[in-house]
Amino acid sequence: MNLKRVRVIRAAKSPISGLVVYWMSRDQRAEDNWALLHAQQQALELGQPLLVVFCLAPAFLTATLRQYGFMLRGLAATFAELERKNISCTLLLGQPQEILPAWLIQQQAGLLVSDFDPLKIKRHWQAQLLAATDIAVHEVDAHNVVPCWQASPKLEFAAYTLRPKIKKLLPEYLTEFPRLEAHPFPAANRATPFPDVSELLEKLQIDRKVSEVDWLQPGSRAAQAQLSLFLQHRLCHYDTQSNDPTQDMQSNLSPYLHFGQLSAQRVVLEVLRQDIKTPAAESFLEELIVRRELADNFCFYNPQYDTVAGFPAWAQQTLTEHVDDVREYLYSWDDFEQARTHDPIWNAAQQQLLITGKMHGYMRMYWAKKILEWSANPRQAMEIAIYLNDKYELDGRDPNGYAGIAWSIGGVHDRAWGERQVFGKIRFMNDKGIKRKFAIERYIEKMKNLA
Ligand code: FAD
Ligand code: FO1
Repeated sequence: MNLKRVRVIRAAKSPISGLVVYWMSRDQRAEDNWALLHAQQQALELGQPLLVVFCLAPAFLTATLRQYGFMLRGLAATFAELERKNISCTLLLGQPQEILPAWLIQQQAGLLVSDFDPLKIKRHWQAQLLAATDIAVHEVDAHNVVPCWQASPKLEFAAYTLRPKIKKLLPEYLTEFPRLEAHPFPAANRATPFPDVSELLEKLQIDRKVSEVDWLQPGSRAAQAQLSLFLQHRLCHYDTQSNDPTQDMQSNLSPYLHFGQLSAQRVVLEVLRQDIKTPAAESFLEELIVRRELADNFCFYNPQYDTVAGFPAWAQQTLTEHVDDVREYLYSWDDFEQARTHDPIWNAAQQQLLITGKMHGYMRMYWAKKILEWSANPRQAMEIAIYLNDKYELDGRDPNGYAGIAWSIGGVHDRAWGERQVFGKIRFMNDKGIKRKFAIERYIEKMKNLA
């Protein structure tokens, strides 16, 4: 595999002796996983067993029963797939920095491979692990087609500045994946079987009132099925209908991509195999490659990705100039959370979020922009939007979300528009625009029936 996907975070002081561990976190799949493939490559060269470990944090940002259920049911299937390949898997319950160092020492691990994640919480986990051990550590970007640090060494201004850099590197990185081979060196002690998911969920400190969803099955196998459905029936309409909330023409892949149960690179390869260069495929790949990798670039190079301080200077300035504008409507957290505003379109979008755990992509822009318009100030708007997004979205707690919310409220990756009340020069959206574009009454009706 292309070793430019690997960053040596800490080199080995002496020749590595001891087994190789892949600390699985962002990319929770057996196939099409560059971090796992690199770990296996190293273990084969060293003639060592290969272990996979997942640290189950009792709480993770504002994740609830909904997201932990989806994640753990998918992870159970991934563990079973790996065990069948003689790769021993262990699930540790607790904060990684507290439980992982001792476990690595007990296993006499010689090399730790981790998957790349730009979120602050993950960089904090990695820093703490480095401080508590002296093991060699390699980090692999298994999430992006073009590794984040290879695509660009700096914070990109917008999609148009990152796009050419990615396009140039795609031929080098958009390759097929080798199949995961059975590992020839078995681990000494066979790992314990994956614990019962319901019992595991009982041990977490999470909000259980946000129920799991049943319209989307978790796991890599279900992800592949969803991808096939999309390729057969929806991809061809993507450029003309995916923005229409009354249609169901998005891929529905984001929960699988977020938990790494499906590789974005696999999706790209399947799209290109089936549908070369139609406008529909082009517009889908623009979102899947450029927009998604732009979000990782934003979170990796801008640690303030979840606050007003992370907005571009022009946006901070214009929002400050309008912070005292009279708000025609002002809603509390609870009004927003319970979908109790004057606007039936916004309420329908919030209903979709509460009930299905996946708001339509177009509505997310409108939804976040109205939170800016109906909150006391941009700081509160960011807090409310992130809180609701990360509590209810299956695909929440993701760089795409922080970038999407910062785009909507703070003009990140966007330009200045005509100045107006409250928004200043931040791009404006209103119900008149939506009513002109879509038969939005149908969307409202659909969400009422959901409830
Ligand atoms: P499709 O339209 O089928 O797109 C396929 C894939 O392309 C997506 O899964 C995603 O990986 C990528 N993609 C599509 N649109 C975007 C985008 N605007 N930015 C980055 N990547 C994109 N996405 C999340 O994954 N998690 C979130 O929490 C999230 N919150 C958002 C909040 C706001 C306010 C906004 C404006 C956007 C947010 N997005 C988020 C981006 C986008 O709305 C979702 O990725 C998309 O709706 C997911 O559904 P899908 O996979 O069916 O999308
Ligand atoms: N990653 C982990 O390594 N351990 C966890 O317990 C964990 C919980 C979790 C819950 C919800 C969620 O959306 C993500 C979660 N993640 C966890 C991280 C996830 O794997 C992704 O790495 C990031 O959320 C996306 O960058």
